Amino acid sequence: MKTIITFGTYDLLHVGHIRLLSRARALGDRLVVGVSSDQLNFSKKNKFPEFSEEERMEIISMIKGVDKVFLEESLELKASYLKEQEADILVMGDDWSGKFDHLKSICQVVYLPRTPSISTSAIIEKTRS
Ligand code: C2G
Repeated sequence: MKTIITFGTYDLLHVGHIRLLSRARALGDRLVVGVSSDQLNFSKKNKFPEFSEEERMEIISMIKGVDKVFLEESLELKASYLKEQEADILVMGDDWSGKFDHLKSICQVVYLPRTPSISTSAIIEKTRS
């Protein structure tokens, strides 16, 4: 049984998020997803997501292939999350390339290419204009 773990905000869910989850799931037997908390987003981006952490977790938990969802409260806790969830592979989009290489002593770390031309911020820009 190979456990895959991935992390994200998944605000205004779009096809880029879905493809990443689907490709991550295909690397193993079980997919665990850490959804970034509202507070973590605020500390990184100085703004809160459009959808609350409860809403974002509810949405992700209903996606086919997602076996477990938990709240990611700090980037610094990555190592503990990987151990707690008994992850075999950490999967992240390649916008995070190299950023989690220090976790390679705990599990395999794989960066997958992002889907081009779509992002939550582009959706927000487009709907505002
Ligand atoms: N993604 C993608 N293609 C896009 C947009 C996003 O493959 N066009 C991927 C990202 O690379 C990431 C996942 O979808 O792996 C979730 O994206 P975000 O919600 O933007 O996640 P982020 O805020 O970067 O999460 O611990 C890390 C954090 O939780 C960061």
